[in-house]
Amino acid sequence: MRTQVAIIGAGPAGLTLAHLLHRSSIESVIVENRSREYVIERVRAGVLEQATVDLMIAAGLGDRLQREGMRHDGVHIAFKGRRHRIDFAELTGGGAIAIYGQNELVKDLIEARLQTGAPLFFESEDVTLTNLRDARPIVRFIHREHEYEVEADFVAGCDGSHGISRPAIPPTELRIYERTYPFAWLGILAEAAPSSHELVYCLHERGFALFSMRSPQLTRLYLQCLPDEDAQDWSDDRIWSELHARLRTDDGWTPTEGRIVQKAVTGMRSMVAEPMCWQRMFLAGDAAHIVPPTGAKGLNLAVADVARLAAAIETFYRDGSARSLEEYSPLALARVWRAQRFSWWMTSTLHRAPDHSEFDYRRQVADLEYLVSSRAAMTSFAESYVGAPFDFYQRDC
Ligand code: RFL
Ligand code: PHB
Repeated sequence: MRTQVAIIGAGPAGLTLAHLLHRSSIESVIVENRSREYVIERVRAGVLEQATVDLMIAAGLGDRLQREGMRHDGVHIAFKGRRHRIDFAELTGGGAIAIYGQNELVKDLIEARLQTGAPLFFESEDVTLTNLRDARPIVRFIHREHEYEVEADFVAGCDGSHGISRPAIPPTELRIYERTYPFAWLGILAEAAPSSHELVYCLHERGFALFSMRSPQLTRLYLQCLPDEDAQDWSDDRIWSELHARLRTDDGWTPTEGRIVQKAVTGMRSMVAEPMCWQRMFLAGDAAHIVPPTGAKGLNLAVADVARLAAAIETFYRDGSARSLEEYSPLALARVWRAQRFSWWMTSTLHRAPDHSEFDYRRQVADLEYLVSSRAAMTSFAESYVGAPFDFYQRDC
């Protein structure tokens, strides 16, 4: 098989890239090692930046997102028994975020891909990359007992943090920057109407807690826990009592309880691989960088990467110029490091670390008191949370 771009991974990065390339009449083949059901059912992100929403609408994928996505003009920061609202719309001149499950977005992207009839191989086994140094890199895999060989002009490594693309780059050509946090999140999905219209991020002496949602019937909640904890050790009663202990505010607000339909523990780390390309392969999304979920940036960075990459590949085929491909890594990394800074700040300000003393807690509270009392600090927070526009992707895609 011959194609222009071989895409490894059908997560948000790979599927969005394929869609944008298709709209520019550039062929691609997507190779995914999991099943369609697994990819769709994985409960992960929920917050889309304004630029992500705008891109999806411009790319013709906005129908259900605009109908079912929940626009939020602000967010609450809670500490010492009080909730403080940060008004994105007012502080950033109309900026907002949307709550739309990553699995819903992935569902829309898969539908769009299938409608084009272009190749998307789920449940591919033994995926390997060769000839990355040559003008014609090759992807081999087995699908339904048939061996496939895809020869491409470029490979897009969109296969997440445990994929094969990043390790295919010689270690001498790559620098990895990493930080692991000494805590994790226990995430749950509950069949309960959200008791707040907007998200609540909470610093408590017992640890971090986050109130979020997926729909008018589904509440999404997170609790800071230890990295090696088993979600099954948390009974439903224990989860609700810990959520109320951390989230309940002096005015009586607390999450509404409901049947817990999903529970999982997620570790927290930061990672950046530099550069985000090697020879004819480009890395995008979690394959190139991981952020702790506190800033809600992972999915948005994945979409920002592939929007830039799609534009660079299109320029290459249109003008024959490799310049925008050369600029992909440095320009994408500039956004990545800004998101890393914000995610690290959110994480370290809102979580209690095992080596934290009373001094650290007082310092965290002072940081948050400054945030919610200074218009300058709130504006900076709002700008980072809502995210910068994808200014490089201006053409009507
Ligand atoms: P993905 O989604 O991991 O997709 C990679 C795909 O590649 C496949 N794959 C392979 N395919 C072929 N061959 C191989 N050898 C392969 N190895 C792997 C995988 O099966 C998979 O389908 O990466 P992508 O596309 O870069 O997308 C990144 C996002 O998924 C991730 O950053 C976000 O989920 C992070 N995240 C959040 N991001 C946000 O922007 N806002 C949020 O509110 C938010 N909340 C979260 C999150 C992540 C969380 N967890 C579980 C880590 C909340 C949580 C709890
Ligand atoms: C979510 O709704 O899953 C969510 C929201 C905000 C975050 C992380 C996850 O920072």
